[in-house]
Amino acid sequence: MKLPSNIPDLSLALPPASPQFFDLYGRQNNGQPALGMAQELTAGLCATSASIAPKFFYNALGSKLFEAITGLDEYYPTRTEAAIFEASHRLMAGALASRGITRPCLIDLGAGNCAKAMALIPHLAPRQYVPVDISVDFLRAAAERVQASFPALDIVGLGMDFSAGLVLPEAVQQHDRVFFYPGSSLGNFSPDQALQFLQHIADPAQGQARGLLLGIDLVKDTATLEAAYDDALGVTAAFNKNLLLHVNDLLQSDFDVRQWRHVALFNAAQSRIEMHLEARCELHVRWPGHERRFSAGERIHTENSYKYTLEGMRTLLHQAGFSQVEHWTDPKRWFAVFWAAV
Ligand code: AVI
Repeated sequence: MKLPSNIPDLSLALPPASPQFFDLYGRQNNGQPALGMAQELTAGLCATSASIAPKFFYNALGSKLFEAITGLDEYYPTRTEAAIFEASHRLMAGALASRGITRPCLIDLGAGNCAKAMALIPHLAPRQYVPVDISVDFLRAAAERVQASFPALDIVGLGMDFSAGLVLPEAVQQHDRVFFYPGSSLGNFSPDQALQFLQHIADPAQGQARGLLLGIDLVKDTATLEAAYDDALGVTAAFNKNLLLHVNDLLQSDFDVRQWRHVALFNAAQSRIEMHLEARCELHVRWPGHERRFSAGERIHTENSYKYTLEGMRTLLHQAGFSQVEHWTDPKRWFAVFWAAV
C-alpha cells in the first residue's frame, strides 16, 4: 500500500540486521587461549630450528599490514585473483548451478576484511554468508560492513583458528555448503596438511562441502616471487617483524624488533617462499620461565607459502575427494582459481 506523502514509512527506519557472531577462539583452548598460545609459542621458540606459526601474524596491526601488502605493486596475487573472479564469475556461478547449487551457504575461510567475498556475493547470491578468521575483532568489524552492504543477507561470523580444526557451529547451514578459500592461503599449509584440510572439507560427515572455490598462487620465476615477499617499501618486512611484537604481547617476552632482519627466499626444491627473521647480532630473549639465545645470523622461520602447478593442485583436489575440478587463470598463468565439486 502506498502511504500518503506526509506519513513516514517506518519500515525504512528499522535498524539493519546485525550479523550473528561467535568468538570460538577462547573455547578452542579450554577457555584459556593465552595459555594454549604461550605453550605453542614456547615450543616453537625453544626448538633447535626456531619457528613461529604464521597465524600469529594476524593481531590487529598485522591484519592491517596484510591489507596494505595486498595493495602493493610487487604483491601480484590479490589483484591477479580479483581479475580472474571479475572475468569468470559467470562461469563460476554456472559451475555451481550445474550441480544444482543456486543459493549456497558461502563459507569464507581466512575472510580478513571480507573484500573478496563482497565482490562475489552479488554473483553467487548466497543464502548464508559465513566469514571465518583468527583475527576476531577485525573480522567482527568486517562482518558488520558486509551486513551494511547486504542488509537482507544471513551472516554468521566465526572468530576461530581453523588451522587447529574446522568444527562449525550449528548456526551454519548444512545445505549446499560452498567453501571459499581465496588468496592462496592454502599455500601456508604444507602439502600434507593441505591434503588433510581439503579431505576434512570434502568429508560428508565433517565439512560437508558441496564444493570449493580455491585461489592458488602458481610457480613462476624466482625474482617475481621474491619481490612479492620483500617489497621496496618494507611493508612485508614490517608485517614479519610485527609478529615479534605480537609474541611480546602474548608471552611477555622482550624481543627487540630492531635487532631482527626480514628474509624472504624461494626454496625451489620445496616449491615455497620462506619467510624468516634473522638475528642481526647475538641476542638473548627472555620470557617468564624461559629464555633463548640466538647467535648472529640465526633465523626464526615464520612462514611458508607453497606455490603449485595447475596439475599439482588438480591432483591434490582429486586425492582429497573432490570429483569435478576445473580452473580459471590469468593470461600470464600466475594465479588460478579452482572450482572443485564433491
Ligand atoms: C595469507 N597468505 C596467503 C599470504 C601469502 O602470500 O602467503 C601471507 C603473506 N605473507 C607475506 N606476504 C603475504
